[in-house]
Amino acid sequence: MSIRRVTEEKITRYVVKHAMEDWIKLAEQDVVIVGAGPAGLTAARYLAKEGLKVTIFERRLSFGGGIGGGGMLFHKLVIEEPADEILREINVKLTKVEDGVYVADTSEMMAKLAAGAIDAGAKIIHGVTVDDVIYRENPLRIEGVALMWTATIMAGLHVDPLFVRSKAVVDATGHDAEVVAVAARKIPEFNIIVPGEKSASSEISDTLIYENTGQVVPGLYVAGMSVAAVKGLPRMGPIFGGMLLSGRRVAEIIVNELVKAK
Ligand code: 48F
Repeated sequence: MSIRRVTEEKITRYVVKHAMEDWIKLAEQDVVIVGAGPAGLTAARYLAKEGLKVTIFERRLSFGGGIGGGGMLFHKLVIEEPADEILREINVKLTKVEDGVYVADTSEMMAKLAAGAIDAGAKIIHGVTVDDVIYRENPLRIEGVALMWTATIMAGLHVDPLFVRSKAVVDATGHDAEVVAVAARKIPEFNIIVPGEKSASSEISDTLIYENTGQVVPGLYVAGMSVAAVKGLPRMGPIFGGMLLSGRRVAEIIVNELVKAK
């Protein structure tokens, strides 16, 4: 077998040209999701299925956020009804451990949530950190994000960001609610307070996170553990029903808002 030859200068041209073509389109989105954890990936799949232009920006070079670490690095997670239906749609194998409670493999869940989002039409861009938001006054609202290469931040280089405008921004950054926190700090007119999450209370926390998922201020939404940080709700450990249902819920809320705005 002979593998077709490609010369080095062409490799460079192909990569740069196609990346730039994507970035020119990325500059304006219907929805920007920050974080490719379970909540962000789930939200992306449902938003993209509705035909919206959706991009996830993820700081790391991987998918899944806290999924990969399972429970204390053991490769299993717990999923509660009715979140199992979200995983059944993407063919994640579930082992029943009690009525309405299942266990899944971390690697399978990460891979299939990511593939599900991408196959539905969402873009996922790795190695990019969202470190600020775009806002407008009269009316006061969030209208996008500021981006920087994670490697640039790690190197401590002083580099100005680039921006992506969007109709909605979803903070799916997990335990620190980084996007809401930056809006709270830099746009005091919003009067946002981020109290941070409480200690574990696993039986109630997933339902509370689902119920509190939604808009924080116009244009800015929270899903997943960011909800706990913004609303002062308890954490829950490696049990993921609330993350998946929160991702689906934020997608439903944004679809309704964007359709209403048309
Ligand atoms: O932390 P993460 O998995 O958030 P989640 O979707 O799920 C939480 C669970 O994993 C678990 C739990 C529930 O059982 O307690 O912790 O709410 O995923 C968040 C993703 O966002 C990325 C981060 O690398 C991770 O992959 N991220 C965080 N901040 C930024 C970011 C940022 N400023 N810019 C880009 N990506």
